[in-house]
Amino acid sequence: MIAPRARAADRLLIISNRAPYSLRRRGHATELVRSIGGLSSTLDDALRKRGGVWLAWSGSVARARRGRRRPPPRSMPVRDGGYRLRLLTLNDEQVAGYYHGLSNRSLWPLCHYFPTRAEFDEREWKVYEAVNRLFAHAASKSVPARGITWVHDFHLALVPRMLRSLRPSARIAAFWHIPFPAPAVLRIFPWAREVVIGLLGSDLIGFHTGDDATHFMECARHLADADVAFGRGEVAYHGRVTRVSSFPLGVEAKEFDRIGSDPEVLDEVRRLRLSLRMERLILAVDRLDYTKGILQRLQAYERFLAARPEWHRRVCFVQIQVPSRESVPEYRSLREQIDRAVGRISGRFSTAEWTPVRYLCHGFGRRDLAVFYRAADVLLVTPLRDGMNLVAQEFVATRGDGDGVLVLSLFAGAAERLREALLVNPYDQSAMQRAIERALVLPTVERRAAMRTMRRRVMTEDVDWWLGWFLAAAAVETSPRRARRPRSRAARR
Ligand code: GDG
Repeated sequence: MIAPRARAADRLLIISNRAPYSLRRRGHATELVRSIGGLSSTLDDALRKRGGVWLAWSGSVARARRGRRRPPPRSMPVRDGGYRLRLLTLNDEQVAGYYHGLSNRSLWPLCHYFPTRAEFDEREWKVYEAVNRLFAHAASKSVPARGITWVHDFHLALVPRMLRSLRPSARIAAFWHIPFPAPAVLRIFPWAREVVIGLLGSDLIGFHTGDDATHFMECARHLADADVAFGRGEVAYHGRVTRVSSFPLGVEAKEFDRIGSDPEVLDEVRRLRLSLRMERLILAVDRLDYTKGILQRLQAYERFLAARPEWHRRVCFVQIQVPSRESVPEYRSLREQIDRAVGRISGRFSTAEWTPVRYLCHGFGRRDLAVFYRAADVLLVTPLRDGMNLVAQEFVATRGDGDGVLVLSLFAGAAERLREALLVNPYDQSAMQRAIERALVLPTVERRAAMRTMRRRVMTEDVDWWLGWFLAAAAVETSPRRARRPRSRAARR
């Protein structure tokens, strides 16, 4: 076990909505099942090395009963892990208000620039506050004396400030995984100021892009009247200074590179291409969400097929769509619209020998995903808005052959670091159609040059690099700076 040898200053407390493990019953015993891959397994590894605690919602839902005492968080050691997992149980009212309501129906659409999809309900806000308080209280018992407390994402925006009031000397960092909107958009949220000052309880706040960090600082100035030094990335509020910066997240690049060059995987790639019998394979991989622009992408592909009959029987578009939030009516209706669009394209263009679109509506293991990444000629990553988008970087990491074209939305955070991709505005159907056409005929020299540059960045700036960078920044002491006296209300108007 490595943890006991770790220095106290290295210890971590991670706080997130979901845990890297889920609980599974086995007879009378409960066992922990690790979720595979992604950021949570990287953070899990970091905790294994450093020791500490991960606090999260267990994911299970208890029935709310009046007057019943809330069960304390379940605390259990992670086997061979050297750290403890503390899991909060939430009841159905809390899950409905905090998770499905305020997080998924208010903050998610608003932060992705869909204000008309956002719903605001004061009762849900109160539940969100109460659940954030629950997290803060539970966290206050596990704050490492000299290590870092790291709060993740928009579900827990109020935790840094709440925790600060309970543990004033804690070193608190936050990372915001989705876009942070400009003040003109955030102020639509009736409790925008509370979100901003909630986050300002942190010593450091990280975002995926420079734009997100700037938007946060603008919101701090306009909505919380904080004193902001944009150049230094510092926000002074009520006598404390919070550092704000972008830390673009990377992927497990070495792992994708390794899987992508595995001879058995390459055999599967050959078999897949043979079975599709196509000259060109276009791929897209998304979680089902309106932010991912799946419907708009299908419409653009349909335009392309209608305008370019010379490509018929030569191209196949594979859309992998991982189900998500299936209990939400809006997501079910989106799914139906996508189903209809796929049906329409198939009905309109298919022949006895040719299927222009293949629609795979379930999750795949990482290895199977790598087979698709490696087999594709073109990957379409065209979200209407995305914090970062890891799929684009995973594709690049898998392409050890140095080939493949990435068509990337201007509105994905990944566009800041993958500038050599074919960048496109996903709202512009003609531009999307042109991007598909261009991607299919891009000369080999151009394809390889773009992939080479993108690979250099993705392979070096991977998720471990990101983790080390963020934690080193979080460990730096923030110099105290007196905040400017708030302007009077009259002056603000
Ligand atoms: C949020 C933000 C931000 C996909 N299909 C399968 C599968 N995946 C994995 C991918 C990738 C992950 O899921 C998706 O990550 P994204 O970044 O694309 O999107 P979100 O889920 O919306 O994530 C986003 C991210 O947080 C991190 O901060 O980049 O902007 O919205 O890793 O590989 N994994 C498996 N089977 C699948 O079928 N195993």
